[in-house]
Amino acid sequence: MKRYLIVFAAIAVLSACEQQASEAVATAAVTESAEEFLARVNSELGELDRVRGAAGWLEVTYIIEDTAILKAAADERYAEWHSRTVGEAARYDDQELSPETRRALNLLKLDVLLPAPDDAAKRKELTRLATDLKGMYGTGKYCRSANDCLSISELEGLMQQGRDYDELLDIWTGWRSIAPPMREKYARYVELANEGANELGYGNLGEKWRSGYDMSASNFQAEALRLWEQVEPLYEELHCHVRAKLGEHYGEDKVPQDGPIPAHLLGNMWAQEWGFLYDLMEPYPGVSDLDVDSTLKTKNYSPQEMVRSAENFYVSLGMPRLPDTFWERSMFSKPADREVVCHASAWGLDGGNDLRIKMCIKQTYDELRVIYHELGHNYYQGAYKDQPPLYRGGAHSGFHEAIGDTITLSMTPEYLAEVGLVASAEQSQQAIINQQMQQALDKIAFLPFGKLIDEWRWAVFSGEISPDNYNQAWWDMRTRYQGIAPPVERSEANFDPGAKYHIPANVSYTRYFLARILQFQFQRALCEAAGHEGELHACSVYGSKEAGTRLQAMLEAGASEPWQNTLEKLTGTREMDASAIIDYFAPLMVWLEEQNEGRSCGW
Ligand code: X8Z
Ligand code: ZN
Repeated sequence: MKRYLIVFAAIAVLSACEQQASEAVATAAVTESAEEFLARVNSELGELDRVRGAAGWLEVTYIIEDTAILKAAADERYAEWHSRTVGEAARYDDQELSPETRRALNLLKLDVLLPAPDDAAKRKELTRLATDLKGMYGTGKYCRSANDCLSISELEGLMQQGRDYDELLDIWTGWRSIAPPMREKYARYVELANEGANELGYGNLGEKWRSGYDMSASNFQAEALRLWEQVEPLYEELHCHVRAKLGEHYGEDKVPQDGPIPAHLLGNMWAQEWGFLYDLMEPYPGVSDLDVDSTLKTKNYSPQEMVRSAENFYVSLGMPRLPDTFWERSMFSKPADREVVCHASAWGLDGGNDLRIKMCIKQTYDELRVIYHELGHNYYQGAYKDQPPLYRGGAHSGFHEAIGDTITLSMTPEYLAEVGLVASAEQSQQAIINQQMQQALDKIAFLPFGKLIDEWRWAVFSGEISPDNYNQAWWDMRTRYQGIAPPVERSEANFDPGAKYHIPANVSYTRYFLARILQFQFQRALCEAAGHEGELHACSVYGSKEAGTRLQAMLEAGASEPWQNTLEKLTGTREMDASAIIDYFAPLMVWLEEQNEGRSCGW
């Protein structure tokens, strides 16, 4: 605490007399203590983030050449500042410093997802490549004919509802036509970003990403593998059952029962979450009403009303209402007059004082849960806004992704009935299995996908996968982890990784894998705080101020401590651990094992 006071006091001085301060910097630099240096860094970072945030918002909500230029310029300015400042920080490398100061210096080094080389021309080239790739994804369309062009939002809708093998195949291959033009740019971007990572002292960009978890990069890699091995048996049971049901629907000639599932049949463009297959998978047809989609449609919920309903959950925990500016400045729907990136995101602009979401909301339960997810980010950003800028982040990136998802675990049938999203909540064993199936199709199906995206990138960044092997290596991993296969032959003329948002947008992905596991750990702790007795899957913390207080304390800490401490305060353990997700799905696993008896599972 004492340390924060020092940092804050210094920031106040710098911002009160900014001009003298920046002139003084050059001469003071030599004598500046590590604490003084960090105070200056925090102050400069606050201002840089404000400009970069504004340019970033425009870049994706108003895709034209001008906004791309502005964003690339803001990124370049940041990259220049970052490499210079990290260079200055090197003078404290051999000094004896408090753990807090050492931690803040390390966070500074990590505070760039795409490190740029020192060379000005290369820095410019990289920031522009990054903007171009994001823009290519955002404006990507599949044109079935000259005047029938479909955006990813529309294509996703068709994938979710479609049940015709050939029509799905057309949409699946159609969307992937946006990606080959990204291939060359991506390969160059990898080269340049690796150069930037090298200059920061990391072997390559993947190693830098893996270094953001308060442990060594290699320990982190082992940790991610350990967690995957814990949950792998759950996935294999689900895969086996889903393949059998798809075989019944499409025929075993189309879905062979001894191999991977064709990737276009899983109700999702990337086969990452399979919840839209629920109608084919419902264990006890007609038992319990889980049809939130139809309520949203019959009650004709507007995007704002859907967001309000998610906000109400957070408010029920004792958290504040979202500020007026959130409602004024967010983008809730796809604008008719311009290109935007529809992929959902949450923004904590102006140091967390200006919260927004950006989404093209559709009237589905799936989208409602994405809104809960995004508001989890916003509540985190709002809670840590009083931390110094270097500490304004999740305890680790997986924490950030897990908050909103934790709240969705409380969307039990009872909760949905209470807020009028379903007519009634049935308590029978059959109803539980139905509800668990719906959850598992999203939460469990996602696990190998969440793991492999960065496994592919880690190998690309390390050079183990080279450009002439990009697509083959991608599908090898998809098959090995997920047990899915491309429905038509692919080659190196394709660049299928580019058709997934996070690759061109350069968002690391292991965060989502970790979040899928952590959210159940968080939920177990919050349910205990709420005084829940009984099985974990039946718990909703809706309305529990006790759970809210515990959650808020974790959110306010931001990145100020190693995540192990933060986790311990909430859950009593210092390790990420899959036992909670395994407990949660115990009833469904018993049911799946029964269903799979006599089937030969695996691929
Ligand atoms: O990208 C997201 C969020 C924004 S952070 C909508 N997610 C991943 C994805 O869509 O691939 C959430 C789940 C995984
Ligand atoms: Zn997210």
